Amino acid sequence: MGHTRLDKIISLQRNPANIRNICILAHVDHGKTTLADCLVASNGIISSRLAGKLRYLDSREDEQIRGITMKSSAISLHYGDGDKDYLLNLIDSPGHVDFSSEVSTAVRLCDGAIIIVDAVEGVCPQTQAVLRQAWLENIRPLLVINKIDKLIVQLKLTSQEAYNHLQKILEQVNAVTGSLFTSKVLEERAEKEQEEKDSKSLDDIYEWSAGLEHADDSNLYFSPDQGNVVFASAIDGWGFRIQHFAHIYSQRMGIRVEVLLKTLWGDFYLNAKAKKIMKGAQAKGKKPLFVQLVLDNIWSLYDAVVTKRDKEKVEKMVESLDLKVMARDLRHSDPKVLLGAICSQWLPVSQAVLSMVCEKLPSPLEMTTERVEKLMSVGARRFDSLPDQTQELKKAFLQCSSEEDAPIIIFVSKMFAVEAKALPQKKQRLLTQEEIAQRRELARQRHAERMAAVQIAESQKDVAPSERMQHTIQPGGDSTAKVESQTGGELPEEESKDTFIAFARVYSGLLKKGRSVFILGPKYDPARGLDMLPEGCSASDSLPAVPHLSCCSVESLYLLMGRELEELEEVPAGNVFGIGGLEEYILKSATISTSPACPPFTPLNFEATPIVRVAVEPKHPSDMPKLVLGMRLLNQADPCAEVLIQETGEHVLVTAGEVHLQRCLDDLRDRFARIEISASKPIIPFRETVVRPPKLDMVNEELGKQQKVAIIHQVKEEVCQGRLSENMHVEPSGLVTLSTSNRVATVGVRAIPLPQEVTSLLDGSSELIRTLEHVNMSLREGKNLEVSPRTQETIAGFKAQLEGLLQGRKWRNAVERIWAFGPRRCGPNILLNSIDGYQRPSVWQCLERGENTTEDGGQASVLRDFDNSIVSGFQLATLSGPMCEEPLMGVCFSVEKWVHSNTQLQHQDSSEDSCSSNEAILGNKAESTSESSVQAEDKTAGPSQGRHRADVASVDCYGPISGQLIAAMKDVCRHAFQAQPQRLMAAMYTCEIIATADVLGRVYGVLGKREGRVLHEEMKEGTEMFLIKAVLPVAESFGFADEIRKRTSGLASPQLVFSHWEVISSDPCWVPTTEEEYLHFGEKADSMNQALKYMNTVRRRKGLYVEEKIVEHAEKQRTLSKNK
Ligand SMILES: Nc1nc2c(ncn2[C@@H]2O[C@H](COP(=O)(O)OP(=O)(O)OP(=O)(O)O)[C@@H](O)[C@H]2O)c(=O)[nH]1
Ligand SMILES: [Mg+2]
Repeated sequence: MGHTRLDKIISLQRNPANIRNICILAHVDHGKTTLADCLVASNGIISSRLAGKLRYLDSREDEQIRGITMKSSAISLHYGDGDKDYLLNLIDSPGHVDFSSEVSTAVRLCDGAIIIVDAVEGVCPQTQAVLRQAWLENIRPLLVINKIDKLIVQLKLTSQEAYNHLQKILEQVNAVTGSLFTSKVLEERAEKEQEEKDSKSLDDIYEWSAGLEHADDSNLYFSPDQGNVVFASAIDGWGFRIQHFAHIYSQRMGIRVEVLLKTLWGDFYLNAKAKKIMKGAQAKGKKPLFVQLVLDNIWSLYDAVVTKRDKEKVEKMVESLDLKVMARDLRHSDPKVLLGAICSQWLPVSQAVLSMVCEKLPSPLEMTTERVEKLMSVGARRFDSLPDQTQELKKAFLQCSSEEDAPIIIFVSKMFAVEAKALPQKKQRLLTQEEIAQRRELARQRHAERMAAVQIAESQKDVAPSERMQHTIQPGGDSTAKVESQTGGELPEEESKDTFIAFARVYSGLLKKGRSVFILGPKYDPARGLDMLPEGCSASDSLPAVPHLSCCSVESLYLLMGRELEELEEVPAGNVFGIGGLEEYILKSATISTSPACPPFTPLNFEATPIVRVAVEPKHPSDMPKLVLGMRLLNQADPCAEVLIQETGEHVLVTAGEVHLQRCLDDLRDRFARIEISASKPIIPFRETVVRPPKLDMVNEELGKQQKVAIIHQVKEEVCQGRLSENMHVEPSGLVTLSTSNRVATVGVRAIPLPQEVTSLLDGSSELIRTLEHVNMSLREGKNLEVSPRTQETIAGFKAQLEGLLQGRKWRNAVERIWAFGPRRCGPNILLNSIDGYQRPSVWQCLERGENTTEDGGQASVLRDFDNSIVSGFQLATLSGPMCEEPLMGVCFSVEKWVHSNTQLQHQDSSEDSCSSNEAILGNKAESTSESSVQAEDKTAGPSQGRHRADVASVDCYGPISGQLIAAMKDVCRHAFQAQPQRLMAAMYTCEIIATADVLGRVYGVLGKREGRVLHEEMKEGTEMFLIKAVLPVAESFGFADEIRKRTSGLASPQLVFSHWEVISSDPCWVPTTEEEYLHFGEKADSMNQALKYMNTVRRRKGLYVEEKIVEHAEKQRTLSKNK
């Protein structure tokens, strides 16, 4: 890019009214990068001949090889429309589901989006997802219907059929928008709006979202007559809006433009006799105006150029359109070249798209109040509950001013890595004449010196070798050699290093190089910051430490130009740009401001859940530190990847899907760690659960009784083998009682399966439960946390929902009795208090303020002190279940019995006081409990439970009893779990596949083989495509996409998204008992038992005992070499 152009862009940056920040969104392969190429070519950055082939914004090698975009990348373009000059900051995003987090980071920084829809495939799952994302961020979408050439060349539709088809696509897209409009997301927004209106009753401004029935939604939809739809073929370089044709025909036919604009799309036809445009083309069997005046022209051009290759006709057409086509294009053997040459002049797609963008999308100055408030109010907080100073910043957002005194507000949506050598500072630039002359002079000198040295050496040939050595190392030569060795040795090291650049947008203020700013982490609280910092302070002062706030000075600013970066001195408000040198301060995203009153922006909406985990290790153990560093960098560079170190010491990488995983591993290997690594097979997560025991066996026996007997037998057996302590008692009804090893306390627990709806409700509300737990914790500590009424309302709603779902005799009053959620205090399992006469503060106590719980008698108060031990035991039990140490899900543990023998307590306390010898005995006993109790003891020893009371001061709730109680509780839960029929739960993907009818069978074949289940199948109207929706276990999904692609020769490609957990119906503990079953399933019965297979794989991976025969037919002698 020449310098003049950079100057131009810098000058355009200062005029926010003419800036448009846009992103291109679509389903995978609908042509985003191809369209971006056309737009880039209009700026002369790449040749227009290469547009569509180069995919300039796919700058990574793997993006080019795979043909899909993996990272969003930005480029600034100039567009001149008449006398107006516009600056477009364009972001191309990936369409593959695995990379949907990249879409979120792009959408946040934009004011508008170009949604592309493939004319053949129509609306696809990701199209819906991106439309939703655009809605959630309140940005305005525009539509491009792409690949229309395929309708002509591939599907061979007539222009009339194509028109009908395009109409259907438009309807589909509008249906999605419409459903979004009425969907929950918007209802919520409408509600909020209503609420605010109520509070400000004087406010009489009318807004659309105030009530759906009155809302004017005409602006919401895509319609060619509104000018927000472009019909295009990005690969052939053409695209148009009906406005273009309206202008042409109004001149040619003498009809007013307004009339044409209204009638060019729709059921209108031209009555040639009356010279009038009439309604009702369809009913009268006439050609709609759009077909006659627009599509027919395109169809005949394709017919002449591609199908018939009629040279004369083409020349005539070129002439009539007044175009100039080069002779070599006319003669070219590939008709596409000629087509491209004609179309890109006749209907340039860049012109159509860019003019639509500039006309229809808002500039940064037109940001709506609603959007600003949404960006500024984090989590449960309402905008008007923020400090006044913070609320004032709203003005700065709306003004978008670049004055010196305007506060700087910047949002960084992601960090991306670039190689240091790609930075403009490091780039080789063209040398000036003087520099060239200088270098020439230097080279001449060096040459002369070398010649002199050679001469000296020759003249002293007979001198001893050692002396000769000394001579050759001359001062001059020495220094040059040093310089060379330095540059030769160090540069590659430097160059190969990656630096991180923050992908950011300025919302207000003028950011200059060297400016000191505050970096606000996502958890920063402006109220607290304002309290702690002196008024009017700036980031360059020396300030007290405030949580989640740090200061730094901005080192370098960059203009993002796709593959290249240009250095900038300053960036005015309203622009998308890059900041260098922040890797120390920002992990993934952050807010930057000069005012400590600025709140952190609301977190990005990520659609994908990272689910695929692998353990990574270096090939050479000595490379471990490099791997650790590499993983850290990877974590920073990817918005969605997670890096964890597990309890086992494994380094685990969690990614959104297989393609994402591959990219992360490649990045780690080639870029961040630069070592050989090996990744384990994907670690597939499972959940353990219990189900209701079946009443009757298929055969005829009553199973319930049978099972109870079996359990009692099993327990007895275990006791005999010494695996179980005698303190355990199992009742046939499933109630398991266990005493602590010192027999002081006894707990009785029953495991009950939760209804499935409750499980999914709990699973979906973990964030809310965490908030609830947080509030309860501070209440227990005696602090009163201010909860916003909104949060309180949601908690009450959650409780009501639970009450609605937990109906029936078994669950009477259950919601009130909930003791805790687990694991990690927010999971999908419940601990229930079913103990007679034990009252404890309910988990809902934040809802019932001021109500004091009544004091109980002596026993209860003792119990209360150990309340936390029970909860800790429950947390441990739910964190890893007995089947394969995976977390539990959907299990309710009802504590029905809990007694402390007070006498023993007293006795023990007094003995503890009097002599230390007893302690040793206690200690021994404590040792015999499992090691987990030690861990748990640490947890419980927090100040939260330090409620000291005089009457029970002697009870040491930190002492060994509490540890033993935790261990006992954990054990009793595990046994209660085992007393019920156990099942594994598998993670499921939903999978949407688009396939043509001829490969449908193969798709079904692959799905069936992998335990997939087809939910529904529908034919896309107007095409031969089928849309299949299926669910597939994550465990069976590896290689699925590849297999489908191979089996269907690339005609179908699935999109996998994590959806839910599902119980695997087969019982992993089932063994054949009858003769018939033996015969049918074999002795081990593992051929059929998928659940057992999964369970054993997990157990083997975790190094747990796996019950299986290692040697079969041991009595047979085998000779390995003969392989018999
Ligand atoms: N026939 C035809 N093919 C097109 C058109 N536009 C794009 N393609 C082809 O569609 C394929 C995908 O194009 P891309 O631009 O890479 O699609 P994308 O939307 O960027 O894909 P992702 O970034 O992976 O989501 C390429 O093979 C293009 O050549 C078009 O207008 N007509
Ligand atoms: Mg792309």
